[in-house]
Amino acid sequence: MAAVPPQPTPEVPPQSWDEHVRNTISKLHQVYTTYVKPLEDRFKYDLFKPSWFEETILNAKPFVTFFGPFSAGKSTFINHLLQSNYLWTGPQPTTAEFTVILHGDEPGPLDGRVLANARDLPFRGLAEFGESFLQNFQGFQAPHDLLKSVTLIDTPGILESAKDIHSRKYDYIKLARWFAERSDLIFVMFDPTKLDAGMELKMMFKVALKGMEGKVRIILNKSDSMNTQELMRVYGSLFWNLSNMITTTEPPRVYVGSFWDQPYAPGTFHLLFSQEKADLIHELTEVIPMQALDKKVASLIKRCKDVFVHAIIIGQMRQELPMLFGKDKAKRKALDELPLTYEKVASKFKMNHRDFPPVEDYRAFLEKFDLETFPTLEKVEKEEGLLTAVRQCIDTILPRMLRPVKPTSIADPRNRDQRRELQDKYHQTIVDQVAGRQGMQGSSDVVQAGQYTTSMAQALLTAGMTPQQAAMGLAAQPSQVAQAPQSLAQPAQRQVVPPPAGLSPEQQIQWMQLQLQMMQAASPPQPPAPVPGVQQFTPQQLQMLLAAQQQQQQQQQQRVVPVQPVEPQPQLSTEQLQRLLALQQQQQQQPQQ
Ligand SMILES: Nc1nc2c(ncn2[C@@H]2O[C@H](COP(=O)(O)OP(=O)(O)OP(=O)(O)O)[C@@H](O)[C@H]2O)c(=O)[nH]1
Ligand SMILES: [Mg+2]
Repeated sequence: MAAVPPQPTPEVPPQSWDEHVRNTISKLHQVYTTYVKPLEDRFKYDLFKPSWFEETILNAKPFVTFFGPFSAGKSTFINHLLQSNYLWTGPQPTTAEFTVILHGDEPGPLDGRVLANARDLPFRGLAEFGESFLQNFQGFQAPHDLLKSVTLIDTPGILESAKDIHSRKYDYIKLARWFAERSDLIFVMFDPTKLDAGMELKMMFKVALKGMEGKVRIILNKSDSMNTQELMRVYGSLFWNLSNMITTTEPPRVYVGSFWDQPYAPGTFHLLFSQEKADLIHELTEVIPMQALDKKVASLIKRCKDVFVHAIIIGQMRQELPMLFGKDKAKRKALDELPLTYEKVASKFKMNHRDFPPVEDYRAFLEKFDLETFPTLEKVEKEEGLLTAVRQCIDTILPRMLRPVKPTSIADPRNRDQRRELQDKYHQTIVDQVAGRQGMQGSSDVVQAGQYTTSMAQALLTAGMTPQQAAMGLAAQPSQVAQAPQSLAQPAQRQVVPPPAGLSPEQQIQWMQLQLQMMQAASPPQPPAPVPGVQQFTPQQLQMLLAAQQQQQQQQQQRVVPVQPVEPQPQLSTEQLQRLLALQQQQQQQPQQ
C-alpha cells in the first residue's frame, strides 16, 4: 500500500533564486514520480495522452516562442534581445529550422539531435515527428544574461502560398502547437506589409494556438516604416484580421513598434514605440520568469487531476465489468455505458462530469486494450492507496508550493478611530467631487470639453504639421494651436484600448487613429506619476528619452539647413587634413554632441 504523502514542512527561505528553483523542481519531480507516475502506469495514461511530462517538469527555464509570417523580423528581434547578430536574417524566407536559443558560455550552434535526447530538456517527444523534422531542428547557445531567465525559440516563418506550404517536409501546424503547449509566452510578430491572413496563418490561430490565447502577444513590427495615417490603417486591419481568427472575448495585447536597434524614422511615434518596447521587455524579463515556477506547480496540479479522472473512469469500468458475458461482449457493454459511468464516478468523487474528456476519446483509447489488464477502482483505492495519495497532492501538497499570498493584519471593526480614519478617506473625495475638482479616474476615450482641440493639436504638431496646418485641420486659431503643448491639463492613459464591437473597418481605423494621437498628445513634458502594476520608465530614463527625442527633432531641423562644410586650408598637412575630415564627418553625424 503506497504511503500517504507526508505533510510538507514550512518553506525555509531559499539561499538563492537558483537554489530555490532547483529545490522546487526537485520536489515537484519527486511528487510526480512517487505519487502520480505509479497511477499513470497502472492505467496507461501516457498512451492515452503522450506528453513526456517528466522532462517538462525538469526543464528549469520558461520558453518564449516567436511565430509570425516570414520576414516579420523574428530573428532580428531575437538578435536585438541578445544584443548581437547570431541568427541569420533577411528579406526572403530565411529561418528554415526551429531554433532553441539557450544559455551557454561560448556562442555556437548545438545539434538538434543532441537537444532531442537531453534528459533535462523537454524535446525528447520531438522524435515522434520523424527524421525529416529533426533535420530542421537545431540549437544555439549564447552567453547573454536574458538566457539565464528564459529560453527563446525562433521558428520558420508562416508561409502564404500553397506551393511553399506543401514543400515543407513536416507538419508545421502540429509542430507549432507542440512548441506552443510548452511555452510560457508566445509572440506572433507581423510585418505591416504582410497582414493578409493566408491559409497557414489561419491554421496557426485556429489550430496551433487554440486554447492558449492567454499567453499570446501580438507584435506589430516595423511601425516606423509608415506615416501616421498608414500606421492607423495597418493597426485597424490587424485587429480586423485577428478578430476573424481569435475567438476569445478578451482581445490580445498588441505591442506596436520597431523591434531592432536602428534609429526610428523621423516624424513617427518614438515615445509610444519606446514605451511599448519597455513594456514588452518588462514582461519578458520580470513577469514571465517570476511566474514560471507557479505555472510549473499549476501544471502538475492539472496533471494530477487529469490522471485522477482517467484512473477513476477506467477503474470503475473495470470494477463493473460483467464476468458472465464473453470478453468482447462485456467490453462493448462497458463502452456503451460509459456516459453512465461518468455520472457515477462524478457523483462519488464530487466532481463535474462535464470536465471529463469526451466519451469518444475513451472509446477510441479502450478499443486497443483488454479491460482486464487494468486494476479495479477498489484495488487502487483500498489496497494500493494511490488515489488518496494523488488527491492529497491536489488538495494540500502542491498548493502549498505556490507562492503564498502574504497574510496581513485584520482591522478590528470595534475600533471606532480606525473606522473614522477609513471613512475620512472617502469623505474627502465626496467633497472634491461636489466641488468639481479633478479626480483620478477617467480614461483617454473620455475627452474633456475644450481639451479635444489642444490634445489633437499637439498630436498633429508632433506628427510634423506646422501650427497653420494643424489649425486648418482642426478648424481652430493658429494661436490656440501654438499653445497646445503647454495647456494640456490631464494626461490620458497610455494603453491602447481596442475598438468597441460593431464598428465598421473605417470606424475602427478612426478609433485607433484618435487613440494613438491622444496617447502621443498625452506624453507629458514631466515624468508621469508611476501607475502601480504598470511598467513605467524611471524619471531618468524618461528624461533621457525626451532629450533624445528633442535632439532628433533638432537634428531634423538642422538637416533642412545642411551643415556647412569647413573649407580645408591649403597649407594643412595630409594627416591634419584627414583628422579634420574625420572630425567633420563625426559632427555631421552627431551635430548635437
Ligand atoms: N524597417 C525595419 N526592418 C526590420 C525590422 N526588423 C527586421 N527588419 C528587416 O526585415 C527583414 C526580415 O527580418 P528577419 O529577422 O530575417 O525576419 P524573420 O521573421 O526572422 O523571417 P523568417 O526567418 O524568414 O521567417 C530583414 O531584412 C530585417 O533587416 C524593423 O524593426 N524595422
Ligand atoms: Mg528568421
